[in-house]
Amino acid sequence: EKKLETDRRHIRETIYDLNQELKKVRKNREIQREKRNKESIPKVSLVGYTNAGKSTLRNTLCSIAAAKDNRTKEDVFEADMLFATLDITTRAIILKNKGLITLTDTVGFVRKLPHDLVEAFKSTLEEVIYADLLCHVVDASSDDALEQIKAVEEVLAELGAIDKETILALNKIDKIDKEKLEELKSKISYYDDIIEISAKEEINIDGLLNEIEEKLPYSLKKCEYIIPYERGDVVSLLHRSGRVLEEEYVEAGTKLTVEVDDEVYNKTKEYIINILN
Ligand SMILES: Nc1nc2c(ncn2[C@@H]2O[C@H](COP(=O)(O)OP(=O)(O)OP(=O)(O)O)[C@@H](O)[C@H]2O)c(=O)[nH]1
Ligand SMILES: [Mg+2]
Repeated sequence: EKKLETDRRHIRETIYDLNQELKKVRKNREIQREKRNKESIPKVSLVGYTNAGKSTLRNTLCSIAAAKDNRTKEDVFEADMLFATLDITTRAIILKNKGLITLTDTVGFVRKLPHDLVEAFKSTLEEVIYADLLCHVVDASSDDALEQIKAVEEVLAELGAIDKETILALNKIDKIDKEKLEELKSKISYYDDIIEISAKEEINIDGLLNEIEEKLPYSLKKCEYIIPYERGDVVSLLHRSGRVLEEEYVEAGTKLTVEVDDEVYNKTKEYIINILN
C-alpha cells in the first residue's frame, strides 16, 4: 500500500515537472514565432506519417537551398524507427525568387492518435497550425500509403489545419514501381498539387522547391460576401482573419468586402457572391 502511494506521488510530480517544461517550450516557441511573424517570413511545415521521409527531405532541402548564414547544418536524427524526431526543428532556407522561408520538420503522425494525445501534440505541432503551407510527405512505396495519408488527414483535421494549402509529396519514388504509383495517384486525385520525389536520391527536389515558391506567399483574394444574420461566427472569422474593406447591412444579411488568404477563402467560400480580383 505504502509503496503504491509513493509511486503515485512520484508519478504526479513527474507529470507536474513535464507540464512546467512544456509550458516553457510553448512560451519559447511563441516568442520565436512572433519574431518570425513580424519579419513575415513564410513558413512551410513538413507533415506526414512516421517514417515517410520528412527529416530526410528537410535535410535535402536544407543542403540544396541552404541559407547563407545558416550553413552549419545540424542533421536531424534520421532513423527507420517510430518517432525518430522528438522535437520540432525549424531551419531557414533560401528560395530562388521568394527569398527566405522557414522549413519545419515535425514528429511523425500515427494512426488512431487518441484525443487527449492530440491535445498534448498540439503544443509540439503549433508550427503546423501556424504554417503558411504544408508539405505532406508520403512514403509512396509503403503498402499502407493510402491509409497513412488518411490518418494524417485525420490528425490535420483535429488540429484545425485541414484547410491549409497543401502540397502532397509522394516520396521514395526511387523504390516504387510505376503501376503501384499510378494506382495510388488515382485514389488521391482530390489533391490538386501532387509531386513525385525522392528525398534520399534527390529526385525532383527542384520541382518541389518550384512548387513551394509558386504557393508562397499567399495571394490575397478580394471577395464580396453576403452572410446570413444567423452566421455571426463567419462575420467574426472574417474580421479576425481577413481585412474587412466594407461592411453594410442588407436584407439578406451582412454584406462585406474582405481581403482573405486561401485558408479563410476555403472556409468561407459558400458565402461569396463575387470575387473582385
Ligand atoms: N529509398 C528511399 N528511402 C528514403 C527516402 N526518403 C527517406 N528514406 C528513408 O526512410 C527512412 C525514414 O526517413 P525519415 O526521414 O527519418 O522519416 P521521418 O518522416 O522523418 O520519420 P519520423 O521522424 O519518425 O516521423 C530512413 O531510413 C530514410 O533513409 C527516399 O526518397 N527513398
Ligand atoms: Mg523525422
